[in-house]
Amino acid sequence: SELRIAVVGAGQMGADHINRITERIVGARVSVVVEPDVARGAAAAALAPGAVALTSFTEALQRDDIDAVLVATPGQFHETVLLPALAAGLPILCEKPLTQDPVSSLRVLAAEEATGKQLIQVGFMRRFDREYAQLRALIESDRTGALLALHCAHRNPTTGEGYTDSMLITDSVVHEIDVVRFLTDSPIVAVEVKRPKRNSLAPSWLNDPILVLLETESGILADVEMNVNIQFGYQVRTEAVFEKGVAEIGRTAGLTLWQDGQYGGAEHTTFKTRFADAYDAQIQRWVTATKKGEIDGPSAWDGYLVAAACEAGVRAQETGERVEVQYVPRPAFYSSGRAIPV
Ligand code: ISE
Repeated sequence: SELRIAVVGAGQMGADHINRITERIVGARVSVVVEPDVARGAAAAALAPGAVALTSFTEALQRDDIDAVLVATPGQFHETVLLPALAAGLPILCEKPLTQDPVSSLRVLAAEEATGKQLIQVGFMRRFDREYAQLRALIESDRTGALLALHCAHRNPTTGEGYTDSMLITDSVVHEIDVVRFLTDSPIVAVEVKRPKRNSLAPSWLNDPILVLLETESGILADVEMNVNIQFGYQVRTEAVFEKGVAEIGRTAGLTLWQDGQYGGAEHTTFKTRFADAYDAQIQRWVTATKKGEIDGPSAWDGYLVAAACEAGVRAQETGERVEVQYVPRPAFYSSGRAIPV
């Protein structure tokens, strides 16, 4: 039978997921949309035949047509949805980040453990991107020797009004923080942030771009160019440096046209298209796993590890110093600390 999903938050990401579940995902449908903005909620619910729009999650939890919850509110509101959803025993796909700081993430872990079952999967969709999976497979193989370093570039065209300096880390570099651990299977132990020359086209309150250095326990160094007002488009690329070669993922794909003394092709302008296939795979696998009472992707523990590294990252950004990441010991409940292979 179909998994009936309540989507909480009908902003950009929530609406995109509602559309995806309705149009492409097999074995699931959106039964409820929770969104405080009435007009936006109604518009989003209209994307999914039979879905009702509500303004309160508490009200939604009283219904009997919800089998699972997809949390797509802004990060600062995740905890207030996660805790009651866990108390109701519902499986959850939580958009990244789990929460914005490690203390609140630990509260979520405690609440999950109290249910006796891992119910949360965190939406680090890059783990479901085909090229990231290929790179991970290469790293795990013997083909190119040991991985030494990663060069990551994460570029967005522009940022909106609500986007603040610390969000360069907690909203954007957050993806590299998860995916570097996914690729290397080693936790991030320290973070450092440097500032190149400021982009004068960025909003006045932002120090954009930044260069971030992530050190893994295994000694791999990942440098991240985080650049959110680069105007031309949306681009996420990684070059991996090995003992016996280099590998690259995230090159602009698609048609290349040579004409009138020029050549080129279209670049993405949003994560919605750049990672569309990854989002589809993530949600399909979550739906399939949820029906078996499992998760199939990053866990709440993975979400906590990222939150802890983000906290160090924000401090590094503020102080200009190398900041070591502090982690609590892994609870036995999260038995395998290994980044789950996808
Ligand atoms: C946004 O929230 C995302 O998750 C995007 O993937 C990222 O590129 C962007 O910088 C974030 O603000």
